[in-house]
Parts: sequence; structure tokens; C-alpha cells
Amino acid sequence: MNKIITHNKKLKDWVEKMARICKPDNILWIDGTNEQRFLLEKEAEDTGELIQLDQQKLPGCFLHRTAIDDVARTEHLTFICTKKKHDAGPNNNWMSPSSAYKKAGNIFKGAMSGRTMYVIPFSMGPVGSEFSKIGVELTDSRYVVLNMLIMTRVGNAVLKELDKGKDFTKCLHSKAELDINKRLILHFPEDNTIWSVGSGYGGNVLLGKKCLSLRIASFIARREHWMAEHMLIMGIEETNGHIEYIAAAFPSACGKTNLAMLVPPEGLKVKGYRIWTVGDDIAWMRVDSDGALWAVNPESGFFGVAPGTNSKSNPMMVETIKKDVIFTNVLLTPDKRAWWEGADGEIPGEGIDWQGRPWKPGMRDEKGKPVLGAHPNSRFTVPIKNCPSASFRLEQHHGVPISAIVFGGRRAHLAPLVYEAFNWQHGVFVGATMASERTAAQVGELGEVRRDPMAMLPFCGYNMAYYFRHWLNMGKRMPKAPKIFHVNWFKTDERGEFLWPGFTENLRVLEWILDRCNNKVDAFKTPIGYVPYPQDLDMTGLNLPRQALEKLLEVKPDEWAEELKGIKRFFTEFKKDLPIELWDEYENLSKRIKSNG
Ligand code: GTP
Ligand code: SPV
Ligand code: MN
Repeated sequence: MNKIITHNKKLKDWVEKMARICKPDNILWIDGTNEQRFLLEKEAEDTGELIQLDQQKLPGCFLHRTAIDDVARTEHLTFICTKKKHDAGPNNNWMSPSSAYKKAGNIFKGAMSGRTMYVIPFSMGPVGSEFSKIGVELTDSRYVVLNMLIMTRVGNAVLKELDKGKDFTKCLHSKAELDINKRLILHFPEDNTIWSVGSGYGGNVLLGKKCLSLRIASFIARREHWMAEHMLIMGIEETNGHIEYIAAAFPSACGKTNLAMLVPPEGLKVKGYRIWTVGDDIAWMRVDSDGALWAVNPESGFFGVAPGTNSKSNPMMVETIKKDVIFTNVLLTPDKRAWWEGADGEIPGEGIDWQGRPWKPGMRDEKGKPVLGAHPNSRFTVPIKNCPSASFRLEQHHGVPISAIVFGGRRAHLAPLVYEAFNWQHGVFVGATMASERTAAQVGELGEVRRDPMAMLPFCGYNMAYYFRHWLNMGKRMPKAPKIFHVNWFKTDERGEFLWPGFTENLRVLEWILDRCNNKVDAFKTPIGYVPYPQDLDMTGLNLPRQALEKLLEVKPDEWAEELKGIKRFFTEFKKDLPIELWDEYENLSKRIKSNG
């Protein structure tokens, strides 16, 4: 047991109490030093938790494999435990705090025996900033410790805050037996507590991320009048040095990471844009004294999707993941490198797949389906500072001012490439009615369209009807509210091919969005919002048939009439809690569609 390094009595008492339940052999306080990290990496190699990759080509890089039924967030095992069920809302699984503590308590009982309990004091947001929240995660997983060192701020500065008596989120994690039948991800917003047991997968166990920075933070943010959102934050710098920032909410695996570090396309190079990456997953936003919305990324690392990452889709990320990376569930090549479907270069002739089995390209399973080398939700953790486009404002306590909020999802049909909401209230309706096709980031049926308001359905720590009310209220608190937009990079043609080339080309859409924010361009009014005139999108250097563009910008009243039915069903779930303003928006949209149809 190393020295207890806090004077915070509440923290000391809680660590002791949890240790009495989990019965670890040792307790080790994580201090954020490299010496300690190296030691843990070495131990993790000895136990097989980490495999060291070629240190010449990939310095500081490791590979980890999770259990095969532990590869994505398990939403059906994730609960919000408020005293009243109603406060969790129809959008969440609910358990009463007493039965949740009891049920998980039984699994935690003695779960750490034979293991060390690591105590990780961490900060989400720059330490000392108005935004910052402190958490302490107790875990029996070295993999979790090493990832938390990348994803959050750990070290002396945090301990100093705790010594001052600052409150903290109590995060308890044990991998226990990694048994899916004894897996629970529990949030107690009223106690500022998270309990996660039986999993070793990122979003379930890196408790600073979705659990604290979204589910718990969204609950706190409502009370404290700020916003915790599933959004990337990026800056777009023009040649004159002026930078505008946007925040964008897309559901999991719908392109936040890609957009956040976009490299301008050839055709727009002459315009001299430069992109600054502030965050790729989570935004905390507050109204500052200037009446505008300012945002920070509470994280200090990326937990990005590996498959499909290559120098064409995301050249900035390819640069970023050359060192200090923990890869999870990717293929291991014979020369100790990481590979995934859609990676650069040649497909390796053989390797060890994400399940630890020998693999060769072209292999098929019993059902004749290709055997993948990497899991579709395989990921990597890497410090943001490795990213060549990392914003120079990452540590600034006030964050960055947001000009536009962008919603988006995967819709093969219906939603045009981009449209602008008429005003804040309508924008909240646009966000609240978002929908997307299911991806590999959640366990479940791929491709199924589900409502995912503000991309927050799996992450809102309370009744979403109150969350919509909070969004409406925030608009009223902001004299200089950002404009709200909706994008869809995923519209397809009759053959199911994407109509829009996406990735780097998305800058053309962002350009229009910023022009709208700065009143530089007119737009076409449709029943759903303002859509670009085709000639207002700069298509220099892009060979997109005029027909494709028209199809991308098309708004079909009959399709929207169908969509209204789904929206109504969704809104009805919230009964009388749904803000009346959203029903007003629904009626208005319905009328506009009818008069257009
Ligand atoms: P989480 O980390 O799960 O929150 O996801 P994310 O939103 O950061 O997703 P990410 O950027 O990793 O996107 C993953 C998937 O989106 C990959 O399959 C990409 O190929 C695809 N993608 C990203 N941008 C585009 C785009 O502009 N067009 C198309 N068609 N696909 C895209
Ligand atoms: C997501 O699924 O939205 C992610 C990955 O960003 S996880 O941390 O697992 O939630
Ligand atoms: Mn995410």
C-alpha cells in the first residue's frame, strides 16, 4: 500500500469504506508521474493485459483485448438511479438507489481480492477552471488506470484541489469476473456517484467519460445552468487569422472524430483555412459575461474508432496515433503492429485477430461471413496533444466561443445535406427530433433507425423532457445564442451509395454554416428550415453531378409527413412533461408541410 496522499477526509473515508466492500490486497494512489505509469505498463505486460507493440515504429504503444462479449457500451445494463423513477424519464433504464446499491454491492463484495485497488484522482476540464469537475475513480484494472491517464487530467494539481476540500464524483469500478450477467453501469446523480461492475470496455469503465462528463454532468449542468453535450468542438481559421468555433452533436460512430480534425480539401486550399481541434466527443458549455456560449472539452484524450481510419478519411488522426497509444480490439500483425479494416497500406498476410485467434485475409465463418481482424468498434486512446491540429486553447479556462451548434445523424433518406433552424426554439425541436441508424458503438441491431435527441439518448442522466426544457431555457439566457443547423453526410442514392463524398469535403458545408452565422449568404426557405441555394456551396475541385447535389438538398414533403408520425410517437412517450413549445413546433412544421405538399 503506498502512502495516502490526500488530506480530504471525505475522500479518505470513502476509499476505506469501498476497500472494506471490495477487499483488495493493496491500495495504490495514482500520482500521474511517468515513473508510476511505466511500472504499471510493465506489470500489465507481465499479466498479458497489454501487449507491447514495435517500440521503434510505435513508441509507447500497446494493444489490449477485451472479453468478446464486452466490446461496446451495454445500454440495457446502464441505469439512472434516482429516488423517483419519473426523474430518470422514459429515456433511461431506472433502478431505485437502494436496490441498485444492494444488487451491485453483492457483485462488488470481495471482487478485488487478490488484486490492487487503484485510486485515480482526476479532473474533467482544465484544473482550476470554472468548468472543471473533479472525480476519483477506484478500479482494479491497470488498463483503466492507463487509459484514464490519457483521457483525463491526473496528478498533483487535482490532489491540491481535493486538499482544499473540493467535492468530487465518487466513481467505483471493478472488472469483477467480467461476466455479462453480473455487469451493471449505475449512476446515482443525487449522490454524485457512479458504480460500474463486470465490464472492461471503455465507455463502461473510463468513468470520467460518458458516465461523469455526460450522465452525471448533464444532471449537474441543469441545476447550475450550463450544458454537458455529446459534441465535438472545432475551430475554423480564415487567412486573416480569425477563428470561429462550432460544436456538433452526432450519435456514436457518426463522424465526430473525423470532422473535429478535418483537413481542408484540395479545391479549397487557396482559401487558406486551418482547422483547430478542441474536442471530438464531449462539450461543456456555459454562457459567459458577453452573453455568448463558451465551450471546453473536459477530456484530454481521444477514444477513437479504429476501423476506417486512414490517411484519406482522417490524415490528422493517422499522425496522432504514431505514439503513446493504447489500441483495443484491433488486429496484431506478426511484426507487432496494429491493423484494422480500412487501415492504410497492404492488408497483412496474417495476424492475431481481436479475439486472439490466428487470422488470414479472406477467412469466413460458419455462416460464410468474412471474419474481421479488428472489431468494428475497436478503438484507440491517445492524448489530444499528439494531434497536429490540437487547439492552442485547450488549457484556457474560459474555453472557446461557439458560433454554431450542428446536429446530425445517419439518415439514408429524408434529411438534406444541411439546413438551418429558423430560431433557437425551432433548433431545439430539430435537435429533439434527431434520429440515426444504429452503429457498432452500441450493442444491438445495426442499421435500425432510432430517435436520438441531440445524440444524447444514451447519455442524458435525467428525464429528457426536462432536458428539452433546459435547452429552451438556455436559449433565453443567451443574448448571443449560436445558430442551430442540421447536417446529414449519409444520404444515399437508389443503389445505396453515399451521395455526398463527406470527410474532407464537409468543410464546404461548414463554410456555408459560418457564412449564415455572419449574414454573408441568403438561403432558401423550406418547411423544415433554410437550405442552401446550390450555387452557394463552393464546389471548386469537387466533381459532384448537379443532380446529386439537388438530391442532397431536396426536401420532400411526403417523406416529412411520414417522419412527423415517428416524431409524434416519440414525443408522446414524455406525456405532459414535454415542453409545450416542442408541440407548437411540431404543429407548425406539420402546417408548413401540408401547405407545401
Ligand atoms: P464516437 O467516438 O462513438 O462518439 O463516434 P464519432 O462520432 O467520433 O465517430 P467517428 O468520427 O469515429 O466516425 C466513425 C464512422 O463514421 C466511420 O465509419 C467513418 O468512416 C464514418 N464517417 C465519418 N465521417 C464521414 C463522412 O463525412 N461521410 C461518411 N459517409 N462517413 C463518415
Ligand atoms: C461513444 O460510443 O459515443 C463513444 C465511445 O464515444 S464510448 O466511450 O464507449 O462511449
Ligand atoms: Mn461518443
